[in-house]
Amino acid sequence: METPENVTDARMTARVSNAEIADKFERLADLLELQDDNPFRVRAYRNAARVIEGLPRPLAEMLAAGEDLDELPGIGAAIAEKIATIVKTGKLPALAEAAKTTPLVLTDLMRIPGLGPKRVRELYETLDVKSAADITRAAKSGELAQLPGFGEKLAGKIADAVAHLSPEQKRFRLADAEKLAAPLVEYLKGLAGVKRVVVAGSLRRRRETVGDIDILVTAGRGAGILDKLKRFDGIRRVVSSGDTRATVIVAMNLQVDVRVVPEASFGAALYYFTGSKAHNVAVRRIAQGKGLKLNEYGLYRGDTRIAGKSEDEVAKKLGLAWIPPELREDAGEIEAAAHGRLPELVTLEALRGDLHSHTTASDGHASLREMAEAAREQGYAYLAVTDHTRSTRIAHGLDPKRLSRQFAEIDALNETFKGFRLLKSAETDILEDGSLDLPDEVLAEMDFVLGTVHAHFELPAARQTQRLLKAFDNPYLSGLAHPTARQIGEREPIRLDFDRVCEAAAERGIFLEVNGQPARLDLDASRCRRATELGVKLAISSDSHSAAGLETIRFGVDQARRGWVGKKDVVNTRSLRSLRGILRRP
Ligand code: DGT
Ligand code: CA
Ligand code: CA
Repeated sequence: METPENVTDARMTARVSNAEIADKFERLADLLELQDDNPFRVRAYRNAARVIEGLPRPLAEMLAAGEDLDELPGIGAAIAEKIATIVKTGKLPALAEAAKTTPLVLTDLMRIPGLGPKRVRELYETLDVKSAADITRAAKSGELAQLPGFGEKLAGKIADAVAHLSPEQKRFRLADAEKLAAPLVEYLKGLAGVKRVVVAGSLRRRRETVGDIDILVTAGRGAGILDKLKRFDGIRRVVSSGDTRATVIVAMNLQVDVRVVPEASFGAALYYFTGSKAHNVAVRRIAQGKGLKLNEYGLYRGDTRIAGKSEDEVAKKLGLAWIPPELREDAGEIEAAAHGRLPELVTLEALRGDLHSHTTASDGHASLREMAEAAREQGYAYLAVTDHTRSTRIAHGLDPKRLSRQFAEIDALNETFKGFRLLKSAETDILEDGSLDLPDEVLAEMDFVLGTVHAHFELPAARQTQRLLKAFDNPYLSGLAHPTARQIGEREPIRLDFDRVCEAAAERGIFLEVNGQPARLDLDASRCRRATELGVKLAISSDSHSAAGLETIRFGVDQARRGWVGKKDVVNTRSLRSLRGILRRP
């Protein structure tokens, strides 16, 4: 029988995200590998996780449409069945089983970069290491380095990671937080009596990492939202729950604060809970200066509420223009809003193309043609194909011969397009001495050359800076991809005299990239701001490895906006013609 109750159930479970499913398989693979299980099985789960992550559509939706999952590459009947179970129940029994027989500390250790299941097992079995503190000790005593296959360098890296990882490790990458919050937001939106569901906090400000999720809800009287919230099956634990607010834990241990606010206070509440705290404090001071009081319920003169319905209303009454959430960090935005000098920030819609993407020729998952089709669907006028070059062997980097074959293919494909162009390029390794990985005559065949650092991350600042400046001296180099090479939570930015690099880039008309890969976001927001202050042009790119991956460009837009970047600062807001005019060529 279909009661309203089980209709809701169906809807709730239909919303297990692909990220969550992939995570379960990944963790299962880790645990099995830790237990020295059959390597084929381990690899199968890992493969499945990767395939699932790259899928353009939710598996739940595909199942609901009756599609056969075992037709997907890497997904056999057994795994398809497990996916169906996850979608139905939110659980993977094999994972719970494997977790039962693994000491918890070991799963934590596996989250340290450089420490996969194999090495954790080694640590556990030979050094009896059970915690992060044990690792620090083993590193200090030299035992860590002496383990077979470890060595000084890896031991140092691990100790380093343990030391500076702990505070940041509890934060989630923006893209992960967004995916994890989405099912709950959708569930809330579907509840009877709900009017608005809006995300606030650092997620709304699009900070590169998010500590917890803040959600505001407005609803009709007696809608009992928080009681219904507790019934959502994506919730692992209820931490607290009152009349107007609840704190719950969802997948991957992410905390979500939900607040129910009256419609009349919605704007003030949204303003307050969007933060940042520093921004709020500064705005409250402005209110005080005008003899007003600002809190999450509204803006008050004495006991009378004079604004609160919308953020705009609150801002106006304070003599401020509405400030985009990405700027609310008390970094000059309030001043600017008071004087009508807020920047016109770049938007996703303003982008006309993408200058960084990969195909199956190197480590991408889609063909040239598939990437081109996806880019056209996105409404782009151009897409640069920037496969890796030969030095990046793990990504099957291309040598001159394979590159020239690719260029011929691009030429042929371009013949078939109208109003769209694939651009010939390559993500060209900048070698340790600053020379490029390809001879000039090959670079000369490209529409533009994208340079990048893929190795020798540890050079001291002076040498690293020299290396880049030397690369800039190559007249073919026109852009620098993920300029600091950092990976959030995993690899620190390379050490650089950043201003020096920016000045050189500005002088030579070399653009710096804002890479939208969720783990990279490189340049970060503050470097975006500094670079544009120094006159550097930026390119916002997806660095996509699949057709669906083109959409990650929006995370680059977020960080550029946080860095006060305007449309005019971004080269790929230009038409192809105008872009060609400014891309550096000898
Ligand atoms: P997070 O969660 O660490 O990534 O960062 P936020 O900014 O989301 O911080 P959170 O979740 O602690 O609080 C959400 C917003 O609520 C915050 O941005 C500003 C506001 N807020 C929280 N506590 C305070 C406070 O003590 N004073 C003021 N003025 N605002 C606060
Ligand atoms: Ca938060
Ligand atoms: Ca919070």
